[in-house]
Amino acid sequence: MAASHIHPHRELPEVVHDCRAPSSAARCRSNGFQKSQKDSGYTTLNHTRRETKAFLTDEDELYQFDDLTKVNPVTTTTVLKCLQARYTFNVFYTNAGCTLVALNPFQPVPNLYSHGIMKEYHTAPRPQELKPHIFTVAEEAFRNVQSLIEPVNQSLIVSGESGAGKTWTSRCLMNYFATVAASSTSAKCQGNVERIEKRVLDSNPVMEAFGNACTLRNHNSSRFGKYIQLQLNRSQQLEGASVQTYLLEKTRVAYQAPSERNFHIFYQIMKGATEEQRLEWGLPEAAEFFWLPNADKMLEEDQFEETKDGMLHLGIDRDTQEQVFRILAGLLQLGNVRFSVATDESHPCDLKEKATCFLKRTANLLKVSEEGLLEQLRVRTITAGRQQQIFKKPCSKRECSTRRDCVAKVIYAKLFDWLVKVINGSICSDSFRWTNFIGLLDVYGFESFPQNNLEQLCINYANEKLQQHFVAHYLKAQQEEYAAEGLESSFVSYQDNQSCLDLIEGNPISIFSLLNEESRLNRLSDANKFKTRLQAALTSNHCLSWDMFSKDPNFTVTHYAGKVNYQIEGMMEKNKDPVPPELVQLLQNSLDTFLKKLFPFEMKEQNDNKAQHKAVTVVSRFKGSLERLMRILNSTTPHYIRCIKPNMDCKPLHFKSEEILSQLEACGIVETINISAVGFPIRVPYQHFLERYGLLRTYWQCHFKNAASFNGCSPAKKRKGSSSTDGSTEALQVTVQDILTNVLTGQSAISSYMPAENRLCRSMI
Ligand code: AOV
Ligand code: MG
Repeated sequence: MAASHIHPHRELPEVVHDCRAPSSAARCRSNGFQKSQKDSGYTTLNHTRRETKAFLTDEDELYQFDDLTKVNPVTTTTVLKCLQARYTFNVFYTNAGCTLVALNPFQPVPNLYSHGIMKEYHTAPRPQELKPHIFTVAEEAFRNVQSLIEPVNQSLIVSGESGAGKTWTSRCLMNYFATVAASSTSAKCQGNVERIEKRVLDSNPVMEAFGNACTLRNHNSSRFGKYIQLQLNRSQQLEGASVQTYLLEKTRVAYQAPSERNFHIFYQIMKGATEEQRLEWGLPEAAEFFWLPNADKMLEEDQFEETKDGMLHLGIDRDTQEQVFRILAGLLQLGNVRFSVATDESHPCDLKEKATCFLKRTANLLKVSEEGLLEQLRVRTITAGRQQQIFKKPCSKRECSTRRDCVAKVIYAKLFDWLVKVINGSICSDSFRWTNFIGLLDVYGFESFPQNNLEQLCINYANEKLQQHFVAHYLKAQQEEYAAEGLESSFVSYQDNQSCLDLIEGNPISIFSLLNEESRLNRLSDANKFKTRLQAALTSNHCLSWDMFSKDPNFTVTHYAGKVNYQIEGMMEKNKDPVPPELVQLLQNSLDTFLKKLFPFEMKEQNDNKAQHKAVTVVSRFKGSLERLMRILNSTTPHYIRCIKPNMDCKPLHFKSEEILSQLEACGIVETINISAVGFPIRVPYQHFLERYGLLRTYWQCHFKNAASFNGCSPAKKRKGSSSTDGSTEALQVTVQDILTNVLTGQSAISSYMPAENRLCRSMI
């Protein structure tokens, strides 16, 4: 294995992305198609392996390889060398068969995402021949929406570990779609469409302000998952969008790991509030809040004005914004409410010195009674017995803190839900106005911290699901299809992550099922007992192991992207996520109209035993939402973008071989390249092909009177099993296939058969 190697970055002139300059690989690729016809229901064009070898010692040559399927031999070492050569030349995108590999430059690259570049990709007759780019993938999806590729709805799945560049990429993709969908808009409705585009784009900074935070891995880490569907009408104009979010890491409001930060919005308020607001919200500049650690870090995300403008464009007026920020300021005050140990168990805990002032400010900002708040934080209400008698019990110091954190978490989570609802209300179009969608998936990337708990287990589980989707959709399905059609492609072995998923979510016994069982038993959670149960029930699964040297109860899961050690302590409590009803009642009785709205009276109470028994746990809810997501993804044509983090320190243009290698291995890049290289890039059901491209024959006849002049193709044999016995249809099949082959092998341009503006030719390429 190559030793960790920092490549000396060359002094290069400022890179201006020239998407047109075709590389040798791109040129070779156009000759890499050869005609093939098999006894299947599909018209296939074989994308054969190019014989040209990459000269691994010549970096200049390697840099030219736009598609890793052209590197010979395909090994992790050659792939790595090729990527390194390209990175050194500031080339960040490389095709890897069906996926696009995106290396994070960790610094803005001039002109890489400009409108000019967007236009080049959008108007190119064959964007695949331009340099690899996320816009090639975007344009393919955009064209597919109206082509004969099925299913017509598209999904762009952006994956990679934390800090690899998923959110950045998704933002650029959204920009692209907003631009190209507008460019096809007629002048008459331009105004309206621009408004919707702006709102769709404005949802990004707003959601990132409330849902992103600085972590050890990424200074702008997404702490929620997001699937945004861009809704297009028949003319491929953007009609609107809808956002689905997944499991916000709400614990961050009340707990930030060392060197990490709370959600950006808190820092934005702290830095951006006016003098008047500071006074009203009790935020003097020198104020120190427990829940606002590392406030001295200057981050680009501290952009209060942008967030406020975005909120305004989304329909959240300045008054409502004030209400939102006041509540958030209230949460910061709440974090400073600290308790000391009670002198006597029968007495409630006292407040620590200075905490009284913070309690008062919290109560003022949340508009709840100060005594009521103190009482609910320090005293538990227990309902028991047949008569549902009510008992009051003073809480321990720890319980008081838990209840305080619970108030903050439940308010923040409700606020985030409200925000997503408002965003959807603002950007979602009526269903009759749009016909298809392009979905963009940007979830939190795989992560492993010094300490990992339920949040990381859920995040890494989501990444396992996406990896499985890729394996099932591409690697497995492709090979099974070739086998079923009798194609002589050698089988490429690949890594399946099913056993890891069985371990986490499988039936009847898995980590999730055991967690749920513990959560429903309504007894005090015991981490050591849980560990024993895991050991007894799941030890046969090779993805589960134990850290022998640790005294703490923990377990290790071998994920596709690496091993992660999880703490059990606190996991069951987090899974239950109980919200005492008396705390909800307190907020329901707030005099703040906005806060009241977040807690409608019909909110279910989950304190009594029965309700707790039935309560849906965090992992069950998350599993359900991911299953729904997978169903949506399965109903679309997927496009994969693999973001790679070149170094763990987020340093600009630093290529660390070992770290990249492990990411390439984890996502099975070599297998993907190998399967893509022996595969068929275009697969269209025969009947559809005839229906759609039968037209070509007419054009062809007009342009070429003499069929014999159409050389370079031998007539295809009649397909066995073809339902057509009609001779003319057979002739049509031959003609259409020949035209398509000639076009794809670069022997003739499609424009020589059809008028350039014709939609068919665009969707065909
Ligand atoms: P992530 O979404 O994959 O992590 P981001 O998209 O937030 O990662 O990227 C991390 C940082 O890398 C960004 O804030 C940028 O500074 C930089 N970056 C990423 N892509 C580019 C690019 N194409 N050009 C320039 N800089 C870039 V996480 O959300 O943590 O899984 O949960
Ligand atoms: Mg992100």
